[in-house]
Amino acid sequence: MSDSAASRVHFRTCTLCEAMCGLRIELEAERITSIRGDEEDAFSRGHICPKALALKDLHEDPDRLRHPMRRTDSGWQQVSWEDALDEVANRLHAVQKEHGRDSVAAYLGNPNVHNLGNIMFGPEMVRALRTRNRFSATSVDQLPHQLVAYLMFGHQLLVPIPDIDRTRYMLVMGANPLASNGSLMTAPDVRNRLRAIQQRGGRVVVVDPRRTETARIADAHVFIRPGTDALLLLALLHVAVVEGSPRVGHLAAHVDGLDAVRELARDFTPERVAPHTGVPAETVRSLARDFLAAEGAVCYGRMGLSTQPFGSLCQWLINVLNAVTGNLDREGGAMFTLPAFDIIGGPKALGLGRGSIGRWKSRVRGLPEFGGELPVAALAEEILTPGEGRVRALVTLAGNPVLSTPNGAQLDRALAGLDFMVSIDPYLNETTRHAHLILPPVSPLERSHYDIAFHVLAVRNTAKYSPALYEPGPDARHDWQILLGLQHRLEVLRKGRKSLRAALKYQALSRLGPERLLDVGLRMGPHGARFHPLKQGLTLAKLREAPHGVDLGPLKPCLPQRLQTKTRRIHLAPELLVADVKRLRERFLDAAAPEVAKGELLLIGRRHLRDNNSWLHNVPGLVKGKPRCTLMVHPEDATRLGLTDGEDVTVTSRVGEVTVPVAVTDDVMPGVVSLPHGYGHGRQGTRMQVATTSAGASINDLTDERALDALSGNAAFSGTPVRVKRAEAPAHATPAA
Ligand SMILES: Nc1nc2c(c(=O)[nH]1)N[C@H]1C(S)=C(S)[C@@H](COP(=O)(O)OP(=O)(O)OC[C@H]3O[C@@H](n4cnc5c(=O)[nH]c(N)nc54)[C@H](O)[C@@H]3O)O[C@H]1N2
Ligand SMILES: Nc1nc2c(c(=O)[nH]1)N[C@H]1C(S)=C(S)[C@@H](COP(=O)(O)OP(=O)(O)OC[C@H]3O[C@@H](n4cnc5c(=O)[nH]c(N)nc54)[C@H](O)[C@@H]3O)O[C@H]1N2
Ligand code: SF4
Ligand SMILES: [Mo]
Repeated sequence: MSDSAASRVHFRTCTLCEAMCGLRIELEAERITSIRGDEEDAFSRGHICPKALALKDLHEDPDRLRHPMRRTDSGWQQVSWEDALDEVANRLHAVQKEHGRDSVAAYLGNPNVHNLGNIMFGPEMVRALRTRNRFSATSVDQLPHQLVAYLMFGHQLLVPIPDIDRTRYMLVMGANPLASNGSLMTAPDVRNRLRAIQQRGGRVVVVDPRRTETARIADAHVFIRPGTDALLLLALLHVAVVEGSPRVGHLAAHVDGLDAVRELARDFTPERVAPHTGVPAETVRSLARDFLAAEGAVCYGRMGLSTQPFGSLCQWLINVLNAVTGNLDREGGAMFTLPAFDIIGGPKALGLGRGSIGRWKSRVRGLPEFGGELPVAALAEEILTPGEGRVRALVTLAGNPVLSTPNGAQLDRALAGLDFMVSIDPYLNETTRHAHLILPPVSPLERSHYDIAFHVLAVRNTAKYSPALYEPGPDARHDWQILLGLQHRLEVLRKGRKSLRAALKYQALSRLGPERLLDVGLRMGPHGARFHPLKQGLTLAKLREAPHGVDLGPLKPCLPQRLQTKTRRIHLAPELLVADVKRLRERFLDAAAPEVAKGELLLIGRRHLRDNNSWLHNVPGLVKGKPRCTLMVHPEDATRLGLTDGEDVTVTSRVGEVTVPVAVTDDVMPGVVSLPHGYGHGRQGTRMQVATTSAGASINDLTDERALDALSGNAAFSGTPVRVKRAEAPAHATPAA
């Protein structure tokens, strides 16, 4: 074979974060020789980050599981797919038969959203479990965005996206896109997109308790005390609509609740909130002035705003601020996408439900359901608390809740006591080590891809299909095949007999797979061939012919048509949210007690470009260099506590304690400390050789499962009260002989 015959180039979209970067992968004799940004990609135009290279490492990682595994007294044993799937279905069925449907719980983690097959087949498998104990990473992340979108616009995914490429003023609150590459704002190469705002004479302002990578390139950075953003937003609204007057623009005739908003903002003057937020009143006024003056301004808030005790209020007030300044559904403001596969406005069967709230409550704490799920902060207590309806078995799908959810150590203990657990996951990690069986899917390079979710959240309408790079081996299974296999078995067990209908459905779906469903969705979608008899519309075949993707143009104003509320109107002041302002007043304006107890510091998180939640720490290229799991402490606090840079400190919260090295830096506010999440790989019984050597400690051994955004049940990670002191013995001291 000649050299050229043995080499090839493959184009695909990276599935690791939300940015959807196009990759150009070169292979020599089927081995990857380079991964670069695809300059011709219709969306990302050549941008990538260092994590893209990890796709090769993940594929080749000797620790990545390649066969189903069963835990036995003498260790893990390989089992066949048939045996594994039969055993899982039988055991789940047996638990439910004895203890009721809700005795089985499911947890779905973040990578599901980055996986075409899981989006298509995951929900059906979970439905086949027929349990109300459904949990996911949504409730440690974007739940407030979804709740607010549901209440204001009528659909949980009708989330306004910052029009970063046309805005002239971007107010970034609690997001660090230079590390995260953007979230609920799919925008590859955020750095240059932010620079472009500045180059066209606009401004970028960051509000964050830490001077982040994003803050460093912004025109201004404003420190804020963790958990107080709702106050700042109300003060901005006060200036905009109480001192000034609302300018709702083309939406004026379609908006309800404007007066209620003005009434709410009345008391929250910049002067009154300043002592709580730490943001001087003049700063608030100048922020508001610039925001109002800009031709196209947008406020954008992410994780730092969602995962705090007033997460839903924050996301609501952001939408309100954008709306009352005329920036909602306007170029340069906050806009909505029109994706080729439309899970919002498309056919019901291919869509995602609009949302729902409070249809049931969690058994122990009475936390509300949203969109068919309960807050994951309640999972451990549902396992540990005896009584009717206790969770006794668990299915995890692409999740690592021991490291990702508040008070992970408690969940860790809870999982150890389950009657049965199964994990669909490529790794034996902190969570899956508790499983009785692990069912590992193919590697990310062995599957095809289309971003059903992130095209909905992108700053431009594009569409791209990525074929698989490698054919999976005969003994490998896709996630969707595992899910479908389980679903089918569960349905047969429930009926108590094999029916021809069930068998035919199973066979048909197995043959269809995610691709055919994708094709139907594309054809039925707003850019689809169904609406273009002259064959100009999209089909999967068309996307296959466009390896760099297809550009469908910039976002366009689409309200009120795209609204999903029954009245086709925007609810600016939904009752649930208005009522929650009382809680905010009580916590701050009317509070008698000091907001922070003496000696306590407020803990926040942090992301690094080379991390991806908990699961890329087994990639050598991404963990090399200085240890990153350090506690940032302001010099004033360090001096007061007698801490020297680099030494080990013990950090204690209501729920736990960790020991980590300290990094003294004025990048954090006085009174605030910061630790990244996703570490804590020192636990016994995992199989991640590299991660174990740079183990770090888990921030979620400190975060509190009782600290929630009371309205949504979302975890309130930001502002966990902690005490910090010098560690008595170094973290890795060997015991004295
Ligand atoms: N304190 C604190 N906690 C946080 C956060 C924070 O900022 N601070 N961030 C939160 C956020 S935003 C999120 S999204 C969550 C994430 O929470 P999780 O999703 O629970 O955690 P991950 O670390 O993303 O773990 C992903 C798991 O999926 C597996 N996996 C990867 N790819 C695939 C695949 O294709 N198929 C299958 N079956 N499995 C796969 C990995 O091996 C890993 O076990 O963490 C949250 N936790
Ligand atoms: N490299 C990398 N990229 C990622 C991930 C990753 O783990 N690593 N995870 C992916 C996932 S799942 C998600 S959801 C996104 C998240 O994307 P982002 O939300 O952009 O990510 P974070 O870096 O967590 O940004 C949150 C910011 O909020 C600040 N903050 C904390 N508390 C408060 C507060 O009370 N008020 C204000 N104003 N700010 C506060 C923090 O200091 C931090 O800078 O990133 C995605 N991309
Ligand atoms: S920014 Fe995200 S999508 Fe782009 S290469 Fe990095 S990890 Fe992949
Ligand atoms: Mo996330």
